[in-house]
Amino acid sequence: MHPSHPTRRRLVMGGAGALAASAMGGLARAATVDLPIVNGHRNIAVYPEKRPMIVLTSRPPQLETPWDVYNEGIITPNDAFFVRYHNAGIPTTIDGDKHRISIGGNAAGKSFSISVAELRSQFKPVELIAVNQCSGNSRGLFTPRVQGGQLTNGAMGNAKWVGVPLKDVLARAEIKDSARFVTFNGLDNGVFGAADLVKRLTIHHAMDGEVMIAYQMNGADIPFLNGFPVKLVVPGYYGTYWVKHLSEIQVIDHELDNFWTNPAYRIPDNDCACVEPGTAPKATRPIGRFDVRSFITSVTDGARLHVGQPFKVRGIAFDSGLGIREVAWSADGGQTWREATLGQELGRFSFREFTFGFTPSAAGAYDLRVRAFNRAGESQPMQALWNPAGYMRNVVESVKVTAA
Ligand SMILES: Nc1nc2c(c(=O)[nH]1)N[C@H]1C(S)=C(S)[C@@H](COP(=O)(O)O)O[C@H]1N2
Ligand SMILES: [Mo]
Repeated sequence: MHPSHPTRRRLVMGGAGALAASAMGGLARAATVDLPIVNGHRNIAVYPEKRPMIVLTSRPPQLETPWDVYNEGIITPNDAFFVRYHNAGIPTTIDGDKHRISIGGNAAGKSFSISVAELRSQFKPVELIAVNQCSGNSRGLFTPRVQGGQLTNGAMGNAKWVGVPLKDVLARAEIKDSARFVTFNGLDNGVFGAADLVKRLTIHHAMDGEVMIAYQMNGADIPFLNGFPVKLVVPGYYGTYWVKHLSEIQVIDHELDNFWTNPAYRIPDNDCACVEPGTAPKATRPIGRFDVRSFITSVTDGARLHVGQPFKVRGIAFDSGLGIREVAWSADGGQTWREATLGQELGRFSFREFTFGFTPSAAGAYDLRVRAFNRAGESQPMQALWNPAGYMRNVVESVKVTAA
């Protein structure tokens, strides 16, 4: 069953470098939004296949998901899923039927290429619900400030991916014993000398059966800006590895040495992946799996509640795939904790819903906090840890409300 087929997709670059849609009515600036914590305001704009999104940069497009989307449901809709590119040389036309992925490298016994149609017809599809989150999600909330895109919490999303296990495709490459890494490249390119984004996984990781070449997202073709027609899905790992418009895979016998693996996307090489604020790490390692996060989604800072009236609070939690075991909540800034009710588990890589009922007993301020624990007992710190690149932020989030 192939419910959808790739088609020719085109993005048209408008004047002044703005990205406009040919078929979708063009770039529409809907409004602006104030994000005071992260320095000023952001434009809200409509891009191809997207509803109004928060614009971090327009070329290349970097779009944040508006916060209220996370309260719509556990799955992030395709038209609201965040977008992140590094280089301005993004593809503008892709023929989904003709697109091919080439596979080779000095540790592959065989070189070949495969079309999306062949991926669909020659392999057994797998399906997985998994969160994609940018390493720099929430970067704009660090103190002291760090350089890089000043994101709030909207660079994450949860989708149902359909594709084929990478391992099944690599099985045709007759991998040699010398293989150590597998590299992934997409159709976008650096301009003015900027390095092409190529990422790598260890051969062990690439062959784990979980890493997937996806051709479908939430029951539809992957939106152009999210990697049409095929993207790598690396469950539990930061978005940097989820290469979009995947076009080239190389099995190699040595570590990849490029800007996007070193110095970019590295974290302090210690247990907390953190350093004293303002200092540089002594040693670094490539970023890897998600840490634990949880967010209240149904209420935001400044909300007014009624004394004595029960109030239902809802949110989402996730980790790198061990799965969420418990979410605790507090209404007094973390002095006392109670257990929230977990929603249905849609898979260990998925957002997990939690809910709890809260009745303010007296007028005044309440500091609602949520803290998730995964099946290894890992959780968030009360105070955010710091690293110079602003990666992997996780903290016991706080929402300040008043009851009257
Ligand atoms: N081809 C390509 N793939 C890419 C990137 C990119 O710049 N080019 N950025 C990566 C990063 S850092 C992130 S966070 C995710 C974002 O995926 P999305 O745009 O589908 O949300 O794409 C990854 N894959
Ligand atoms: Mo990212």
